[in-house]
Amino acid sequence: MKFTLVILTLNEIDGLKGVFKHVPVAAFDEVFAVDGGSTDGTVEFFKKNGVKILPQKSKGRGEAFRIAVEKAKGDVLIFFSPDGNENPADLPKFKQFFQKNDYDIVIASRMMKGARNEEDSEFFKWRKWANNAFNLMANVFFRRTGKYVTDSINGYRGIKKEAFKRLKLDGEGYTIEYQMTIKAFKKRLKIFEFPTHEALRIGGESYAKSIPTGIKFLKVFFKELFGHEKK
Ligand SMILES: Nc1nc2c(ncn2[C@@H]2O[C@H](COP(=O)(O)OP(=O)(O)O)[C@@H](O)[C@H]2O)c(=O)[nH]1
Ligand SMILES: [Mg+2]
Repeated sequence: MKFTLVILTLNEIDGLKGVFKHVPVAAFDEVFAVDGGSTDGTVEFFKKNGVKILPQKSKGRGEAFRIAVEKAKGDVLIFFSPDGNENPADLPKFKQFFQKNDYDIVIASRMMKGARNEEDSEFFKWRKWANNAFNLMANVFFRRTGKYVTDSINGYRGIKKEAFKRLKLDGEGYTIEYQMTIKAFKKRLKIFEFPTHEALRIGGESYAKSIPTGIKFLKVFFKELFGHEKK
């Protein structure tokens, strides 16, 4: 089984500088970045470090996921965002879980027992609560088999290339992971989660604005609930 590591960036130079040195690049059969049009030195950083860059034709993480799957040579893609949230020490774990078991998707969960969420030190955990609500909806309405999935939204995940193609994901931007999990529920794919410790973002602020992103999540949810399935 061959593994492709996909690094996702949009103006993420501060995070990259802090995190990239901890990424076990040599452990992967292929490593490339999909970049959404950075102008802050991110592209130059990748070039200096010998990481191939795939540019995007249109914006958003959804498009980035699709480009990665189109170009990847590996059987499994692991998606990594170097903004400081995701712990690079988890990267080898993804490989081990796929190698030892017949999983289609492996998710690093910020919500399960033993995990930590970025907001856990705060009193009002708005994003965490909203994520948990969307997550509950996905489980209740779409999961037909397998264990309760605790973090259907997190981008820190791996998926078999063949499984991704079967799901025919058209989700835009930050909805791509939520749609992936919902469609995987529908198709009864095997999903596995392990606990991760989410750290704080290193540079700048998240691009995912809470209210507009939440509305997009709702749209995806209802589309999956009432829409027609592409064959
Ligand atoms: N390739 C690509 N990466 C993106 C895009 N938008 C955001 N990212 C990256 O996706 C990761 C997560 O983004 P972030 O704004 O932190 O979202 P959050 O972690 O959900 O709050 C970061 O590494 C961003 O640089 C995009 O349009 N294309
Ligand atoms: Mg982030």
